[in-house]
Amino acid sequence: MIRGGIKCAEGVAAAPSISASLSTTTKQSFSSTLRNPSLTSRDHKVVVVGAGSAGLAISHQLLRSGQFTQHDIAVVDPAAWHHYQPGWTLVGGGLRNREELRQPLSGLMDSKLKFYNQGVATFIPEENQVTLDSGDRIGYNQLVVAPGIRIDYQSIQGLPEALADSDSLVSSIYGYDTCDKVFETVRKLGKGTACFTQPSGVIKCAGAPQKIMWLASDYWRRAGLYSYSGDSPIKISFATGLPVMFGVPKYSAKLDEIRRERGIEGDFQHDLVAVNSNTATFALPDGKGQVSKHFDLLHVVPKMGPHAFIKESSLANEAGFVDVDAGTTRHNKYTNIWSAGDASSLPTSKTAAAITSEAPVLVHNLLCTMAGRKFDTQYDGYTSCPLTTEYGKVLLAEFKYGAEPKETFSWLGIDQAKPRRAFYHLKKDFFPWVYFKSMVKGTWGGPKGWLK
Ligand code: UQ1
Repeated sequence: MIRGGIKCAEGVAAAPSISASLSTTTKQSFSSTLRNPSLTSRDHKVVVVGAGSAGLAISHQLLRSGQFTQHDIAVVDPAAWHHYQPGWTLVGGGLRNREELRQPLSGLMDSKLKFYNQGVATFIPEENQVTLDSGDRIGYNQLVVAPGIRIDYQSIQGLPEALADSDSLVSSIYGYDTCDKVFETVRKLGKGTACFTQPSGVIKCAGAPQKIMWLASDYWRRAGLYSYSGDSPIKISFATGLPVMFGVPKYSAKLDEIRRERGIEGDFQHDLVAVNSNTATFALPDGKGQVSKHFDLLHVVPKMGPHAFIKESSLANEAGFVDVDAGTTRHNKYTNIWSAGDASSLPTSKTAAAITSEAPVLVHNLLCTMAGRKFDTQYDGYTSCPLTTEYGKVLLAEFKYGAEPKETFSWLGIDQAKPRRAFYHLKKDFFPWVYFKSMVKGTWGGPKGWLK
């Protein structure tokens, strides 16, 4: 359990004190309102950009500290719905309905939070302000930036058209609109080649591209359409832009062993660039050109990257992510700006599990900063990937910075690289439940259990 309340080391904070900073903000907002009277300007102690897993967990953890009153904290997000995205793999495997994995965003928000249901246009960190899509400006003392990343469907030529075509067997678990097409395509395929892709570059949940492959292959095996000997109507290939099955050697070795046992072809360093009818074209590394392959079913994972309003702001690092310290989650240049989740530069695998560990660190350090005290809490890079390796079994990869395993159940003498039924129930039943019941409300600390 994580202890409640905040305890900060005594000392002088690097960030400006609340009163000093707020009065500056107020003066600046007032003068900008005078310059342009159509602008409404409001100030908040904390503005949280994004109401996804990170934004909601952080906003509610801040609120639960007891240090904020009505509308001290504002949350900015243009979305109407909040999705439990880790569940989309289950939808692709026919285990869940996509409708039960989403809730109206406004209903998930505590009434003490001020909700701006719109996007952010620009950041003005020098003035402690954010411009909204409406043109309004809001001021902050502390800013949390957690809008996630965008899926770039255009990154693969022909993909948007192929996904939209209901007759094509091309789909993706990475979007609400396409995740239930995945199971339809799996059911429709009676024979031929099924290809599952993973791009090079940063994506969310780096294990998901193969999770859906393991489920589909198990579906076909049970239907008598696929056998591990390779002598069956369906053949399967995993075409990944990466040189290995997974970024952590311990789990990568196990997953490659499973791949070989199951007769799945591994096309490593194959980065999908185009889809044209039943042909997929891949870029090869080191100027080796391109290769085209025939497929009958294609599961695609598009490239992903930062939103333009982050990438083009002074908050971003060269890669376009919010440039924060890997331990403290605080911005490397602006001492009252913080980031967690997919939009952040935190050099770990982008998952909801990672947010269970990032959020308490960010919240603790932010509250200490507001109180004018030093902080000492560091995020260790914890992240997790519960990998469905078949119906009924999950390999629970958990690791931290340095691709080093950090397994929650090691004290039971369990090796989590071995797929298990208990982990399957964590993934399929417990995590979706605890997510909406506790995580978005700020009371779930992941491997540490419920937060006080
Ligand atoms: C977790 O807390 C969580 O959040 C609900 C997940 O959902 C996406 C996870 O996948 C994982 C692994 C955790 C970590 C928690 C435990 C108990 C291992």
